Amino acid sequence: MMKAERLQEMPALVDAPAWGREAFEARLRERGKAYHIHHPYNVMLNTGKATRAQVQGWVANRYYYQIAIPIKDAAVLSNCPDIEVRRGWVQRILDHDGFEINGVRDAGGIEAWLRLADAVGLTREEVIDLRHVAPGVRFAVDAYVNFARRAPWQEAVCSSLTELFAPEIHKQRLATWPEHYAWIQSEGLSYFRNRVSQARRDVEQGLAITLSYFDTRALQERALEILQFKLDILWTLSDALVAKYGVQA
Ligand code: AHQ
Repeated sequence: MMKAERLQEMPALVDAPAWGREAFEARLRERGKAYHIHHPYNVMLNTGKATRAQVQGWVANRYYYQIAIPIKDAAVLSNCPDIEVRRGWVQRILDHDGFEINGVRDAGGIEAWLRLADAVGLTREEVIDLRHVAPGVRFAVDAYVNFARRAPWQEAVCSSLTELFAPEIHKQRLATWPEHYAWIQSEGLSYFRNRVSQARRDVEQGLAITLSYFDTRALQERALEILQFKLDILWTLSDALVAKYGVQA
């Protein structure tokens, strides 16, 4: 929630003019400096310094985040009365859960994540039963799902905008893991390949809704606070992995 000292600033903010769309988007993108691509655990992973156990721990723990995403997106849908928005948003659930429609079949991102798990030497069973998930990972992910359930749907949309920065992290993995982790079969990286374009499409919808709905200075400050909350969720998830698996520069 808004910190006490910020509330004291609120009257000034309430009177301050709203930022224009470009300036508002620029401020959202500025928060990228807190994105988990800069977290020591992700730097370790993407510079090839992770041990097999640290890679496996990351895959097994991030599975808990991945299976939460469609639940989170279903919460957004359940709170959203706008059919046009739902029509776009429902695609996110299909991206993760997969689908079979009129003979067209897509196994989905969660299945692709299990193929990544297999590629790093984990069994499906030990990933699906969540035995490796650290308490801090569970709490961070559950905080995200519970936020999406309770917040106005536009705020939940805004919280997905950490994906403004996601294409870069997926491309970084695709560029570095094959050379650093030759023991991971390339097919296992298909999840990251698919996410580059899916994240871009997600952001197109999420950013348009955010730039339109948060249209006063106080609401724009709220949007920045929501984005920071989600950035902190991703950062805390990596902190929990450091606590469990260690990190080396
Ligand atoms: O694989 C990721 C994913 O499906 C999503 C959905 C989106 C959301 O709704 O919050 N965020 C997200 C993210 C995924 N992968 C993360 C990564 O580092 O691989 C990045 C994460 C995000 O940036 O929020």
